Amino acid sequence: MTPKVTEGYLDALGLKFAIVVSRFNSAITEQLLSGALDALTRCGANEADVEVVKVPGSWEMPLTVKTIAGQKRHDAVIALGAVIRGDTPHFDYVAGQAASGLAHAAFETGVPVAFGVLTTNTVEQAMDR
Ligand code: INI
Repeated sequence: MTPKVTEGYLDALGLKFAIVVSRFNSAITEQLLSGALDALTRCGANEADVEVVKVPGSWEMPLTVKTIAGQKRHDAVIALGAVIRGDTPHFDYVAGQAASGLAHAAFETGVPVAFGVLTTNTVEQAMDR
């Protein structure tokens, strides 16, 4: 049997992207941003079609991403952040809300949202990722 297969392909030529990146843990998120820009370049995206928006932390991402996605100016939004577990429950609130908020932003707007928010126990784990 040879069923019809539907899958994407790595061609970003002509597509528009917004990258929403957190300033919190910027030593990590700036590397994530470099990696995302490099990946988009390798996939053929044009510099003029990529917009970078910086937010204070991952907590602020869902509203910003939903607002940008709702403008329907981009084919996809890429959310980049790093939430690192500390000694308080803060991690769980920030990581949980970032994950569910970004999923909701995609569902509500119909615009794909890439989840590039690391959630790790240590800085070392985040660096490894
Ligand atoms: N924001 C992050 O992106 N990562 C974290 O690890 C983090 N921690 O651990 O506190 C974090 N907190 C800030 C938060 O996202 C908001 O910016 C802040 O609470 C102000 O609203």
